[in-house]
Amino acid sequence: MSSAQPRGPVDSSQVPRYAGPATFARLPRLDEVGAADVAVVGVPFDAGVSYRPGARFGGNAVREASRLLRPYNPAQDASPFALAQVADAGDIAANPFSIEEAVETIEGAAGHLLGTGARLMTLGGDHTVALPLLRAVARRHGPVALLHFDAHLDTWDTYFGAAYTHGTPFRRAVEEGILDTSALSHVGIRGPLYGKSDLDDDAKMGFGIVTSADVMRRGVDEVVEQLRERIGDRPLYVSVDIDVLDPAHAPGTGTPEAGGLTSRELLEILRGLSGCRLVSADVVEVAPAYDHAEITSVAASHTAYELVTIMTRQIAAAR
Ligand SMILES: [Mn+2]
Repeated sequence: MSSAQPRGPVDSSQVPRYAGPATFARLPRLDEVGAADVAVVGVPFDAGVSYRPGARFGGNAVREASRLLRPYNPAQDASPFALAQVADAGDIAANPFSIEEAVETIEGAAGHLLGTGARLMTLGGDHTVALPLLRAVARRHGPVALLHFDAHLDTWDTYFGAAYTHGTPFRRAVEEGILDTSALSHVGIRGPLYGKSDLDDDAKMGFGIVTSADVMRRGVDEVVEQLRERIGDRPLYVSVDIDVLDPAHAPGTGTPEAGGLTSRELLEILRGLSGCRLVSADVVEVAPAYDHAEITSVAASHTAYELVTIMTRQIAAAR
């Protein structure tokens, strides 16, 4: 982007927050500003889910809930929308009847946006979408460090013979060589597995695990320190499955598991990553039909806000 002043959100002293179309954080659309440093993009696709469907409506639910985000982020002492141009790039239209075709479409559209120089803040969609996003990111940056927040490993092999599902993106990504296997972490893992071999397979791929109970026992600061040590100065991709949160904090999701993180813990861990080389991120698996009072989509909107703040701080610091 040029040095022109970024165009920020609609002024809420002029137009009430609940009025007007719901772009993320009431930011301009990408076509209104021409180019963006950070593009918030929806991927309304949920044909890869194994249990409750509905994440195809997640992106727009997060946009609606993001109306209340304000321009200054005190936790990171930054005004993210003034530091760099952030814009809403709309949705990637993916085929709901062919997962293979959808994966190709998402990879192509993400590659196009990255090619303009933008970083992506993607709103899912189910977790299937992380694979094509990572492919596009790796083509630009090489293999990336991955920080994956989720109740589930998402490193399973296949479901009903299908290779591309919301439970398999990170196994595929490791097989394809698009992740830096010296810097892979899951955070928030919990709940029953198919067998102990799930964990053995996952460890062989290079993943380290911070369980949900680890976050509780060791605390946010120690966890952040360990994660940052593992990430170092590598290009980093953060993928947040909203089911990393306890169902009390995120009921609106497809495969809920008891005993998860609080939204406060998640946001604090993310804030602790400020300064990392965050090249793109996603927040996925918000299924609004199971939500109540926007609990889940509010949590997801704040999650995206912290991630966007990390990106814009870094963009501004590199100028
Ligand atoms: Mn997941």
